[in-house]
Amino acid sequence: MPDGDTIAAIATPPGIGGIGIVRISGPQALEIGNTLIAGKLQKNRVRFKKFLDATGQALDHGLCFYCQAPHSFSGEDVVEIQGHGGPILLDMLLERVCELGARLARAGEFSERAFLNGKVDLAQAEAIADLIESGSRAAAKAAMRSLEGLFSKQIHELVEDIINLRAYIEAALDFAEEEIDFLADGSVDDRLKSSLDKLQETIRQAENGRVLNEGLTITIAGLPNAGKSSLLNYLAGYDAAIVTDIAGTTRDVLREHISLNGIPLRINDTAGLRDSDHPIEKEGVKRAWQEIAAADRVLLLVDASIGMTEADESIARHLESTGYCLVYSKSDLLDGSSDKNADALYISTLSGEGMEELKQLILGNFFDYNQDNKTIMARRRHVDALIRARDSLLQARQVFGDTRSGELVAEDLRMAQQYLNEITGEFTPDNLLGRIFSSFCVGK
Ligand SMILES: Nc1nc2c(ncn2[C@@H]2O[C@H](COP(=O)(O)OP(=O)(O)O)[C@@H](O)[C@H]2O)c(=O)[nH]1
Ligand SMILES: [Mg+2]
Repeated sequence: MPDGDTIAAIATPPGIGGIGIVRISGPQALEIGNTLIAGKLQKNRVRFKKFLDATGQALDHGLCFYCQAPHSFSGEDVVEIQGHGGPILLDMLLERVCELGARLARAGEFSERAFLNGKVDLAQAEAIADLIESGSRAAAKAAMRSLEGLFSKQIHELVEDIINLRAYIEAALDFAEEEIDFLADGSVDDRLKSSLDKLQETIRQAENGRVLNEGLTITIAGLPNAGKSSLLNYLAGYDAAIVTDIAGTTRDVLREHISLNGIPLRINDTAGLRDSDHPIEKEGVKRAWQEIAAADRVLLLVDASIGMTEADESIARHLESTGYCLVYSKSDLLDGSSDKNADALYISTLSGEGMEELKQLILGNFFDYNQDNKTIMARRRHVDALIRARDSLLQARQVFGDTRSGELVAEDLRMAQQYLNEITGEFTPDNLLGRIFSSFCVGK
């Protein structure tokens, strides 16, 4: 048990509603509940009761129930009080509960206790938050898959394979003196390859989940007057940005949130990339480069009526390391005889040409994944850990191929195992736990 104290919070969202719930968790929960109703709660039984203040007057009435440890969400004794859903009323109830010995819960503290008491692992606890906050049906379904333990199961299977392989290698090392070279057959490499394949598939599913969860960040970049702000407005469906034929109109980064095929997109419109002596435009260009560096996808817009200029080429060279999609704008200004770049996409915000293809380009592999019933809800920290684990396995394979050294491979395998365990929380530093749970809302 974390601190042994009893916590309480309003578990329903702020505002007015038919019912509002105060949740109490900890060793004193039952006693507090009993005093509040001047009665005796029995486990797993719902009672209809008055909720009393210190003088015995009713604050409200409603349903009340008790779940006995460890058979509750948090794994502790839990009492839930369902009163009417008014913010003042619920504050009064919560105050009364605290008067009786509970303290206000921190954000995410119920889930944190559930994790510390082994009711859920870390990935599942995070899936609860993601399920509640999911912004689309696909996201909700993916979060539910993770909450049910699908993600954790895959991680456990991967860890299991790695542990078995480590055991095999350790055993082989023990026999080394007897000149039986267990490592000489192909089985170590086969097993590494099979783990890598599984891990790669998990990364794909988790990366889809991460995008469903956090959205894709798209930055529109290019020279002044390329049509960037017009494209933002077209995608947003309204005139978010000022559009003029004066170069250098946009200075601040403009951000719009839209949803494409159920996938949240954050689209950033930026200042045209050119050298400028004007301090405001200069700052705008600096910010544009920052957005480019942080984006999941960069659309480089080139005015088709002008074509690729030396200045566009120079931007493209700067974008080479981050990667970008080349898009020609204002295709309506081209006549049929114009030469087109066969590899690039042509769009027009006036005629709508190329817009469907642009959406496909933006979503890339993610385009179809509403139909993908394997997507698991994941966060950037999960994907990062999976990638580190993959790199360790790749390294293990490489080292084994080069040296046939069991010791070196064993060390890489140990690292891969540790990275995977970070996801489910088996090896997670306390400060990371604090950071994860504090992002949850109160009462969860
Ligand atoms: N014909 C045509 N003109 C466009 C198109 N998109 C933008 N423009 C014009 O190009 C000029 C610059 O557009 P704007 O969106 O402000 O470009 P930005 O500087 O890159 O943000 C404006 O006069 C727009 O009306 C398009 O698809 N077709
Ligand atoms: Mg603009």
